[in-house]
Amino acid sequence: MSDRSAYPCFLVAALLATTSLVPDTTLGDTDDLPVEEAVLTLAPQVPPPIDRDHPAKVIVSVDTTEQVGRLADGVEYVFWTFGGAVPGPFIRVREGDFVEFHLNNRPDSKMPHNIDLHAVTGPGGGATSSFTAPGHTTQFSFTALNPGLYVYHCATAPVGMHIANGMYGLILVEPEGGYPEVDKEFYVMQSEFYTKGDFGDEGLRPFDMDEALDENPDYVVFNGSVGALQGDNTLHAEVGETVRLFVGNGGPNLVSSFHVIGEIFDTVYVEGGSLKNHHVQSTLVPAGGSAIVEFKLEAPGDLHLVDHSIFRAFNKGALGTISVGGAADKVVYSGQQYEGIYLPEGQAAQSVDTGAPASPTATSREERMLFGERVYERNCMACHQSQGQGLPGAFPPLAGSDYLLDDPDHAIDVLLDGLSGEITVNGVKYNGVMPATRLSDEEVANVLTYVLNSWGNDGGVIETADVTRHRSGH
Ligand code: HEC
Ligand SMILES: [Cu+2]
Repeated sequence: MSDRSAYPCFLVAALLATTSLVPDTTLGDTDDLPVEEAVLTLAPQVPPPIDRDHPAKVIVSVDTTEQVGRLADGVEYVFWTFGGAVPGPFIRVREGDFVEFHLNNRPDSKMPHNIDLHAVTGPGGGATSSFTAPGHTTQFSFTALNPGLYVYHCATAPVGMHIANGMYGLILVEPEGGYPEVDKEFYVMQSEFYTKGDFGDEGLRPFDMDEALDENPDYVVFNGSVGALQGDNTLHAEVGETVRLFVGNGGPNLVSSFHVIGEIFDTVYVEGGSLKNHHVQSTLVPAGGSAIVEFKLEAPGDLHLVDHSIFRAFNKGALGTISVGGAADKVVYSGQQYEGIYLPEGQAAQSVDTGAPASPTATSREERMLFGERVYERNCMACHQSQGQGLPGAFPPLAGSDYLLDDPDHAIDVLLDGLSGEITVNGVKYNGVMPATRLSDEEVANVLTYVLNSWGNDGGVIETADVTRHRSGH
């Protein structure tokens, strides 16, 4: 944005009004503008491009809510939202538009909320004018002076908590000439969730302030939940089409290394501004920042959206899919052309290497205990806990368990087949599901020997041959 004199006089008047603290009277000048209601969409949808060649007065009205929703399969969370969704609605205006913003806090809210739009030039980005108690509504207006893709978020204290609970979204201020035409536009916003418990722990999970302070989230997701862009929610496009992603990062803490596996961004509007970079593999999206990425689809198949801080993608949820239909061009991408045995020179035969080191074979009871402890830590501890004490109401104890110690052989079947249905351990009923383990016979023998001789248990040795016998008995 270079030439301010190109702006209509209402703008100059509005600027003067703010600097000289004159009340809103000069806003009357905007009465000449055509008035329209903003089209708001929920992710991954984006409102249609703006085809006006002049500014308008655009009215935006958004509710704030506090409601239970799905964070992952079996996991619920009390989300605080704009517009009843995480991320909040996508707002699309044009450079120079005069935006009248209404924030309505639902009567059943417990918290006050406000909004800081990064597209606003003025104190708090609107936050100081939009503090809204439950059951109240507020109004302020601003002129969209700078084009670009901007984050908005709640800025009510404690700010971090309002953002962590889901209060953010994107507002696009189209440059005067608009963006180049593309076939598909999508709204993708990354953010983190900090819950009591770990990733995947079921039930309604409250916010965890300690994890938030440590910047150590259980969930890093696109569009507010694990799987919001996968399965039934997968995005679709065709070979030959051009795609534009409006990518935002609500944080509250992490910076995203946004990447699409199997694509190269032809163009990136760096940080959502006017600087264009080309041929980009991964682009940084700051917390409270954005990027616009564009690419043409040349090959069919599934593209995967990730935060390339990659444990976040495969272990914390930051994964989405664009399914690309159409015909393959084998010159662009061949698919697998050959697979066969590789014989390095001088090697006659090939030993099979599965990649994983074979688990060691115990030669003594001490070794069984040692190896068994390692198996326990990796495969059992998450449920039965470090001292075999279990978790009341969920996982039965292995320490002092009459169920286990009365018939240690039966535990072999529990590990091989899993266990479900009601059982009684030390007089307490449990009705959960223990999944079948995928351990080798040696590992089953080791871990059961470890369990049978730890935490006060005094129960014998399980040999590998015992496990093999049980397995073949199935
Ligand atoms: C995902 C959680 C989970 C994991 C992992 C798990 N268990 Fe269990 N386990 C359970 C549940 C739940 C039950 C009770 C099942 C029921 O109610 O029918 C159970 C029951 C048992 C029992 C019988 C009840 C008792 O307290 O004696 C044994 C023995 C046992 N598990 C051993 C193990 C061992 C050894 C491992 C690791 C190799 C393991 N479990 C891994 C959840 C788990
Ligand atoms: Cu809020």
